Amino acid sequence: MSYENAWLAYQKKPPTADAAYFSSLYVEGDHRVIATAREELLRAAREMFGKDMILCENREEATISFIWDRMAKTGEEGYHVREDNGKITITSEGPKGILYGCFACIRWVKMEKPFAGMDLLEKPSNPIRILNHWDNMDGSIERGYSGKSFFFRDEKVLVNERTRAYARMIASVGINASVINNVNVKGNATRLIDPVYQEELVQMAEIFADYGIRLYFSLNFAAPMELGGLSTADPQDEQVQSWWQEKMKDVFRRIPNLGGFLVKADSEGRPGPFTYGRTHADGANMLARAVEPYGGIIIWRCFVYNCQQDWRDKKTDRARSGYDNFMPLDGTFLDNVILQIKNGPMDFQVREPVSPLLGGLTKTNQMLEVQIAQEYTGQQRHVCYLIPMFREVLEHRTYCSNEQDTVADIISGRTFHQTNCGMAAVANTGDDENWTGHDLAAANLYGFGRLSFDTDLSSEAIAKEWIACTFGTDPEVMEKIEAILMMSWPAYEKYTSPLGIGWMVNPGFHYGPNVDGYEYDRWGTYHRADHLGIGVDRTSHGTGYAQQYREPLSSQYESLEKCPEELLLFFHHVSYTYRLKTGKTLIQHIYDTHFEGAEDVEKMAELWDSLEGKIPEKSFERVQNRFAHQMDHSKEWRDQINSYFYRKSFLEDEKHRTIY
Ligand code: GCV
Repeated sequence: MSYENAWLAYQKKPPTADAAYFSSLYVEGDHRVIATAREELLRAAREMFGKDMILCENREEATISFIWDRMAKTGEEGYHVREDNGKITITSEGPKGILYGCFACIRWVKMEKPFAGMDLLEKPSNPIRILNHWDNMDGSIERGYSGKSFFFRDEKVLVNERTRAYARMIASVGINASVINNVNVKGNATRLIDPVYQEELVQMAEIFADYGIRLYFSLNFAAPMELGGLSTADPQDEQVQSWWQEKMKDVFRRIPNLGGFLVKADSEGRPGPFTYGRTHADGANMLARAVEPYGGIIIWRCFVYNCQQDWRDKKTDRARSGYDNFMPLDGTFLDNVILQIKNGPMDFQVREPVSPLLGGLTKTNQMLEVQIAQEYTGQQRHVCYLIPMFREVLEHRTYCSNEQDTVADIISGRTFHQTNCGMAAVANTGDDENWTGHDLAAANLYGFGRLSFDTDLSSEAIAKEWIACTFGTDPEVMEKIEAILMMSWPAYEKYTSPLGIGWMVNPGFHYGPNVDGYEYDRWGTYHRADHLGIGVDRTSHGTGYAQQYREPLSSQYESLEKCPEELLLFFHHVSYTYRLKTGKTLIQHIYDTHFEGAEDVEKMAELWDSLEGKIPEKSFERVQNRFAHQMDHSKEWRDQINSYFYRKSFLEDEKHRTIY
């Protein structure tokens, strides 16, 4: 299927003074990634300015120079771009820094920023900036909303032009690693570490390497049994250990650009060390030892919980499970193990508290996992710009130290002086022409890359960059799309589940309202609404989850009055007549926000409509169609939620609007 170039589509620019910079290029340093940077710059000059840049032998003659200087003090992936006297120099300690500096210049052109006097020194906040694709070998994508996989089809590995287009797209925003297969590793996906797919995987790894991207696979913990014919996958078993050692020796020899592996173990039916009475540290360390000789990393997910719960059991709390399982193991993981922790304790809901494991752990490498695949946030049929949510998570103070204690500090390695850490996102891509289904969802892919590279960037700044690079710099276009993006997450939150309670979706596919959809199910995701009130008591009188936080957070969450209101129902069971800080009752708040949220969608759709003629037609229509659906669907959400709570509580809406 054909594809567009998203934010890397270059339109011909009218002749400006800046075009003169794109006349000639001098390259100092021989490396495949620098060669990629050179090709990218030449391409941009050709497509934007209609110019063929001359390659110069000496620096003095060139208008742009790439200087790979090991003394540059930028770090391997940082860069320094300077304009001086009509010339631009991109300097870095490493080839990747040159590539990122080159894309920064292209961005500069697209944003129409003047080069004169430019002096930009950037160093990535996070060492690892990784995408997790949940792509299956048959071509389907778990929680994929943008078509089929472009990595796999019919049990085969795909490598084609799109592979390169993907690599350049993600490298352009600073992503340096990618896990290409689903964490639920089944069937042929287990064989990705076998020679059978070697040819295609090496080709893919080579393309990735050109763009400074390390290839990762998700691993099946039971592979020694499924592939090796052993009777056990017990991490303490010597045969199992040597099976993994041999396997890793082989796979790292065959695929040189391999970064390591992602593992989902003992979670939602996946095999893991618990089967053998072993801990997650036993499991992760066994694999870490096997990949260590090759510089490999094991990224071990903390999404471990009991998914066979009974709704009557009010003590078992899914929110507690990550902390309960992993805190006792703090300090026991090897240095090439990273624990990957979802941003919240449940599962990527529109609002959750930050996981207490982040900052709970102090002696273990940590990676933050967010989800840009909009599983619970509108499945890329609703617009939902998630960067503001991720910013809140990054800014969250954990109190794990006197200073530098935010999530951003921890995952960057600043707090605990770690180098194996960073930020991961469950990817939102597929083989749709526009990559992300909803054209505006590309802002989340772009935004994840930019934010993980620079956690100080604001959501607005990222939105502006993405809009300018995608749709151009017309002020009306910039302003209106930014307004849409910035309204979108709050709007989604308003018309779906209230005040941090989450869920209320149709089971299985997780789309559309169904208040009791999961209420009596085994997944541990309850809202506990009755005729008097709603919410889960997670204080010390309830499940005790609030106590997993450090002070002052635990006291704050424990207290009904001090608990941040947006999380009220996550931590407390509250009566419908409880008065919020606005003076409104809880029930009135539910009614009001649901009406408001649906109205916000109409406003966003109107803003989009008013851009007709200013946005490429195809894109304009695609988004317009999605807004038509979002308007209907947000009303369905509004009515289902409002009617449910009206019928439960018998309390009238003060404003007497239609509630069924
Ligand atoms: C890949 C949720 C999703 C699953 C996903 C799982 C995970 O439960 O619904 O599809 O599995 O999270 O993160 O492993």
